[in-house]
Amino acid sequence: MTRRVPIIAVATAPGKAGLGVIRISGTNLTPIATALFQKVLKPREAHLLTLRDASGAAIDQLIAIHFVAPASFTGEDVLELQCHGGPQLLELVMRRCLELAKDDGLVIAEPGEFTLRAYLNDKIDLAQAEAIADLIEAQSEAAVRGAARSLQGTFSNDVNDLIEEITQLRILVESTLDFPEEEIEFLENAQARERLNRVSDRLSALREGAKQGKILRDGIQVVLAGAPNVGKSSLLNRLAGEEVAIVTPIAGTTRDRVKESINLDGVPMHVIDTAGLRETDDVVESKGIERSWDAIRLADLVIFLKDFNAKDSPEAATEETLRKEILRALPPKCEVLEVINKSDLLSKVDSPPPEGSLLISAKTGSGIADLNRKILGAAGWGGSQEGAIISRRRHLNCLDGAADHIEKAQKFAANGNISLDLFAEELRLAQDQLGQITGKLLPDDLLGKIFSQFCIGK
Ligand SMILES: Nc1nc2c(ncn2[C@@H]2O[C@H](COP(=O)(O)OP(=O)(O)OP(=O)(O)O)[C@@H](O)[C@H]2O)c(=O)[nH]1
Ligand SMILES: [Mg+2]
Repeated sequence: MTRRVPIIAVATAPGKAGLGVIRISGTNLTPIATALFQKVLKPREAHLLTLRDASGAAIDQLIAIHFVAPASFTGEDVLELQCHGGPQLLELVMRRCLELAKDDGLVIAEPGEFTLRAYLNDKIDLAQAEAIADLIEAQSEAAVRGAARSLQGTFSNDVNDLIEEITQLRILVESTLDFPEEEIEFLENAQARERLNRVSDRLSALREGAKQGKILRDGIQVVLAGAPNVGKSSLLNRLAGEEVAIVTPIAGTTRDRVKESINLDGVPMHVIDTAGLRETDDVVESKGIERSWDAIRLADLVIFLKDFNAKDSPEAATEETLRKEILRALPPKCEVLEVINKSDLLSKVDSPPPEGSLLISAKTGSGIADLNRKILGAAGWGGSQEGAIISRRRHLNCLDGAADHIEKAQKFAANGNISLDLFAEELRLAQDQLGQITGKLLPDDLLGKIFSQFCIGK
């Protein structure tokens, strides 16, 4: 993970474009710049140069900029080559650079290696490094803004402030540990409990923000489930705004999962239409139904769709059984929204649907705006993108872990149950968890795992 050889990679996306950027990073790139262009480049200035092949023929005319360490993205010397953006051309430029700088040890970069070097050289912390990947992958404007805020250090600063508060408290506690008889007095005088409660409140706020941030980054898996013919595929088409799934009056039309990603108020929704759930002897359909159950088991939110027509039919019993089965299959914390479809067929003579039920028509679009709001609410979206940051499951796990230890610390500081050394130990463990977010206290293998998920050139 920490090799020191100079590295090279194309930084821009594959494909044709006006420009294509190649980056080289290494401890001292003056010899490589000289090998490529036969001159020393004045730092941080744009130089219009020609790169030539072994026979002296021009490969490309390009702009080269030499950023001298530590004032660069990676904190090392960086040579940025702004070439013309043809895939074949960039390949040739790369090959020529590797050839000319062979004696300097130039090699192709590993995925994420530029960002890893920036992290190892303290240009950014781990949460900021992750924000770079998230910024590049962001699927909505809100996700871009959230990732940009994290990259600016908003999230890291909040985490660091919290670590600082815990550190102050630890210093106080640990200096008192040798005087057990003063434990109670210490807690009173230092207002330790009050300070701990403040830490706990700030941690809760941070967790809430991170939960929202994870929704912005990863989106929500919404599974449309229900009996055949209730209109699941019609609803998917309505939500997607196009005909992505086949709709027919024949029960058992959908055989396989159909997935469509849509954007609801800036939140990515991955909506999965499934095969209608019923007993069947049809081999293909029953395989499809197995897949429906698999989707339900992995959902963040299940929309249990019903046909209002069916409510008085003998099949209503099946609906109740189906509801129970769905509830049993759900992953923990997954919500179910029960929705009644085909409201356009509801006439005055029909008995009205139960109070508070969510009534829609996939055909006319009636009730869909309300459904969208309910989907966002049920999935835990707080509705505000103001000040949102982007975050990952890794961050949430660390925050949850820290919250656990703070809660235990509160117990050890409670009246009649005071144990300063256990209190101090829980503070230390909470601090460790928070430190993992910014990478201050991260096992090496985890670091490798995080950066290997980046693309080459990042
Ligand atoms: N009147 C009316 N008909 C609807 C509505 N939604 C769906 N339908 C009709 O109901 C029938 C079944 O719709 P689908 O969307 O294929 O139902 P499905 O739940 O996907 O069915 P399977 O794939 O078989 O499980 C079709 O004839 C649709 O046109 C609605 O809101 N109003
Ligand atoms: Mg269908």
